[in-house]
Amino acid sequence: MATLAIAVVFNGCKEETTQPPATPSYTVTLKDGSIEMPTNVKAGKVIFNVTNGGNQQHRFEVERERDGSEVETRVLNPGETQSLEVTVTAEEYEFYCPLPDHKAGGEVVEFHIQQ
Ligand SMILES: [Cu+2]
Repeated sequence: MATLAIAVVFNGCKEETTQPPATPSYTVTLKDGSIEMPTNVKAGKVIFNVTNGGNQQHRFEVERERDGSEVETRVLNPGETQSLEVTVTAEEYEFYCPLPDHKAGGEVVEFHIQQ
């Protein structure tokens, strides 16, 4: 039903470009000792669909390196998923599991968000 409603709106105003693009989403898989995620993340509002694919509890934290501002999921049990909506800027970020010793054990990914 939602699809039908959107189609009607588009047909009624083809010249307008007010419809915002869908928020890009990225799949993140937390493992025991590593994090699997794409590194081609673009600046703006994004959604990280975070799944704990390990056998231990994990958590996913997005931290901007310049000022340490951060957003994180709750503690996820094995198999649990949480979607995290974050607005990121084009600069250095660190993505890691903040549970004790997990980051030191390899659960960290660092890269520069693309413009
Ligand atoms: Cu962890």
